[in-house]
Amino acid sequence: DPERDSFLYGTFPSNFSWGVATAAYQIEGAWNEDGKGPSIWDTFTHTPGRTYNNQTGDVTCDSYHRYEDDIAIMKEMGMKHYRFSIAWSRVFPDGTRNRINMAGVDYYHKLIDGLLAAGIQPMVTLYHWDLPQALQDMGGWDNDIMAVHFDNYADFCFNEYGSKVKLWITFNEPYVFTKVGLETGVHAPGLKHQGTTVYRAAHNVLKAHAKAWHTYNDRYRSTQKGKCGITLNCSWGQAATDSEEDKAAADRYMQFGFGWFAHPIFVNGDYPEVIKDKVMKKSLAQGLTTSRLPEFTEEEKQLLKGTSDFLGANYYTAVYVSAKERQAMPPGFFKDQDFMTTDDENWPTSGAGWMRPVPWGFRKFLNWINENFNKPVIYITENGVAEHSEDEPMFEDTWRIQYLTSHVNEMLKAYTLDGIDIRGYTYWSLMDNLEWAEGYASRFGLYYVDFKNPKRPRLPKESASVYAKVIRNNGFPEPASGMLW
Ligand code: PNW
Repeated sequence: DPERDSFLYGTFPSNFSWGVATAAYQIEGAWNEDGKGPSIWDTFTHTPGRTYNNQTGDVTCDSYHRYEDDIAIMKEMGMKHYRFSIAWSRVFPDGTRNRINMAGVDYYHKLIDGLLAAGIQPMVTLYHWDLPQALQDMGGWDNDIMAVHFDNYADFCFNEYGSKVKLWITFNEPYVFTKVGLETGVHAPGLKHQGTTVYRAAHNVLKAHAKAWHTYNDRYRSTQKGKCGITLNCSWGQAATDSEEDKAAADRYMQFGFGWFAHPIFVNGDYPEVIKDKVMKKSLAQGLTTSRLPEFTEEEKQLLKGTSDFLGANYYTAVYVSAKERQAMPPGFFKDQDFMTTDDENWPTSGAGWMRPVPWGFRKFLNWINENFNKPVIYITENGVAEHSEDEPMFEDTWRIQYLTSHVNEMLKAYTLDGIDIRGYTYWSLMDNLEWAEGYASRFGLYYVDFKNPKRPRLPKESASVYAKVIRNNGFPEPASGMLW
């Protein structure tokens, strides 16, 4: 497929937004300072055996004290937006609006004000996986009262910061935090309730999202004039062969990964038919009398439909998918889906074991989203690659330069040749940080962070100046000299 490897010259429109992303637990540190309450990630990392070398986010990049350094390096690269998250338990220590921690509230004001002064637009994620522990103690996302607590928290943030923040993201990757937190148990809160809690939690997350979007829409939109969306992710699932079975399996892979959340929000207020069908059949085969997948009432469907002003999409990698019938017992989220995934030995590896760079998958992923969810406005809210290194800096990160430029180029094709409405691109991540259970050796940063140095210096890798050049050029203008870009 020659289209796959060809390079397209061209630029994005002048208002295209270039950014970088981080998340509170991964960069802030100060886990118990100034009145912050504990989150499920504090509990999880403080439990021996849960993370690589028992590493925690207690200090990490120390951005709670060093956010000015973060702003300075973004300004240096010419960044247009910064996607960061608010730590719910820094604002509401026990997760509820009963008690507000003003020091935490002020921290985000200082960060936002600093960004605006540097000409960088804040893009704020309300939930990037760090549920207040006090709410987990009530059952966490399995308890439907979470939608009310989340809405109160979102309402507070809109009211507090909304005159300055114009891009809101309710949730980051509900597919990952429900699956990995509640099904495989590799992330906080570390539960392995197979094939059950994952669906109920996702159901409550969708209701929480819808409630918060309506709060924004009804109470803040007319005065604040911002946008509120959600960030979803999936690897691109490429059918392993041209057989009808494998093509259906690949679509199922995408529906279970992405459509699970995108279909209710962007299509009709309800889950994709294939999910309802598969989970019902497996549930009955297991001897249950109802599906393990919860149902929305008609009223809930109406409340869910259309609740996103844009779609935040995260893309990292691709897999091959083939059909494979799974036995019913014991139940499991993956077994409901009846497929298997493989990767291609010819794809390069990366410093993160779960991903190989597959740039052409990015364009296919964007086209699949465009076709399935009514051509939404899209922001790429994450895309990136890691090296694996304990402490040793690897400044000559040619693999990241290759990853970044090839993925931005596929995005340019999606924009220019396929007509997809992409408004911005966000590299993950500004700097090396705590890669969740994988710890500090999995380094996604454009900037290297020395975690042994108490000052946590941020030092640019070569990719930082390449990204700065892409931003300056607003893409890849035709080279005047005929030299390769
Ligand atoms: C994202 N996948 O997680 C998260 O939003 C970030 O916090 C994280 O640091 C980053 O990606 C790098 O891992 C993902 O399996 C986890 O496709 C898994 C997948 C994608 C994203």
